[in-house]
Amino acid sequence: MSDYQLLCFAQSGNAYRAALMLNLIGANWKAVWVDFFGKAVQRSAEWRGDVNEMGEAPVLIDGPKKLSQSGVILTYLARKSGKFLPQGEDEELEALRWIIFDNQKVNGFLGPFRFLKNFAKPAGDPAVMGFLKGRIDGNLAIVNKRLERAPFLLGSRPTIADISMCAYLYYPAEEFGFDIRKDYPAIATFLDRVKALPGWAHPYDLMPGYPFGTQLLNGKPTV
Ligand SMILES: N[C@@H](CCC(=O)N[C@@H](CS)C(=O)NCC(=O)O)C(=O)O
Repeated sequence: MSDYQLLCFAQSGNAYRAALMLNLIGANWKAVWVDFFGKAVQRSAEWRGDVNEMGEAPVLIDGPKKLSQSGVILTYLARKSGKFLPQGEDEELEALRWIIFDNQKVNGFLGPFRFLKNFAKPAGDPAVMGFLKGRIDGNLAIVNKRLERAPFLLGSRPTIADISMCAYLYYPAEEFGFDIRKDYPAIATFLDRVKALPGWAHPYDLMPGYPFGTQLLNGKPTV
């Protein structure tokens, strides 16, 4: 029996933050597939009533606790495990600052951009895509500049702020139509550093639902 269940799906970088954290801390956890694209269960009255009133994935289940918002899940798991935990008030606030910036302006734009390009029908309007791409470029440049100064967002040690930032950054360049690693070299080295941590795995190897339209995880059914 797993200690944690994570309601998630392979295409979700928001959920990847939580899945990656669970793997990096060596937790005993199970991924439970959310039929996001087919039945859109996250929009159902049942989901909003019983699982997450905000109508979103990921959701972490730990016994009677149901937690949503990846930033909250990361904080909870860091406090419980003592790993990737910001130390002291200044670091805590600094981590929160980057997690909020990431949620709103980095992966907060990358996620919808990739959704509109790959999954939405009809695909995103060119004017909308252009707007999002402009914001993405401006904000990735800010992150790149920060990572030119230190190996991780808060300095020499990886914290939950870094795990949050990874959300959509390992998905294939073709899914964006631009190559983040090529355009932002300090982000590329950062991604290599996180990838070298024990327990790292690619989103498509951690969460069910890849290939698109299946419930498979690494070629095997999960339900
Ligand atoms: N800030 C949230 C974002 C979560 C989020 O937007 N999740 C998407 C899936 S990737 C979702 O559930 N969207 C609801 C919908 O489109 O119906 C987090 O980091 O957990």
